Amino acid sequence: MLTRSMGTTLVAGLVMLCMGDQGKGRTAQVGEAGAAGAGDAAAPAGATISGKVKFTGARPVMAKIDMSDEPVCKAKYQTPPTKEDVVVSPTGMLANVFVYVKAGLPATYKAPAAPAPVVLDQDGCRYHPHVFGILVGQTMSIKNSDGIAHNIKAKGVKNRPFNISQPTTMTTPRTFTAPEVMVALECNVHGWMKAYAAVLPHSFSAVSGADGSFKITGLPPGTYTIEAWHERYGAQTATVTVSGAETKTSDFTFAAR
Ligand SMILES: [Cu+2]
Repeated sequence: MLTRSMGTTLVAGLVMLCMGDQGKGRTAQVGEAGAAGAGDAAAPAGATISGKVKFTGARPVMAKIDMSDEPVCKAKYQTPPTKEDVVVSPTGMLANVFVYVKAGLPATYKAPAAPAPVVLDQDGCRYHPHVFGILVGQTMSIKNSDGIAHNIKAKGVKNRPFNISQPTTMTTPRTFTAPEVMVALECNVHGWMKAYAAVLPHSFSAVSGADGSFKITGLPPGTYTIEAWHERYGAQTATVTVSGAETKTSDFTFAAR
């Protein structure tokens, strides 16, 4: 029994090791969807808009990030990490697209009160998640898991910009006061570190995962303008009408340029 138990532990450990930074990316995707849908989990009733984001054309090659100056971060990867501007799956699906309800909610709609904080983790000198939704007034817990100095700059326009230093392992809460898609976040110490916060007055949003899929749940009946935003390829919109508990599909395609 002891041997089997140890063996299981070892296998689990190896799996985690093998997942490396790739695994972390996938975890971030799950976190993104969860964060983006903060408040939805307890309210599955309503309609769903889901879809896939496709990418066509020549896929840009993402540059490797040289983390030699930060051995703590470098040691967290088995293969050199790359920039995250464009993440396309082997089957041509585009990740990190923020899809949200831009217009159409009933005037009576009220956002869920006091949802759990969104955690923005600095781990391996990258932000996790890379793109996420957050409600106006919802706490963003900025976490430094690396234990080395990071500096977080939020380049809000409708929201007051901030610039904070985190010299060691720590967590700092911040909130946003106005809807804004997107507030760019960056680290002044590590030029490659970038994240995007979509500040919304509602939680009807999602981030496309590694397979390009997204799902917005719990929608009241209505006709919605859905916007899909990508950091390099800009935004597209679609109009979708839903009622009851139905699911409608809305796919998006971004082309190389
Ligand atoms: Cu940094």
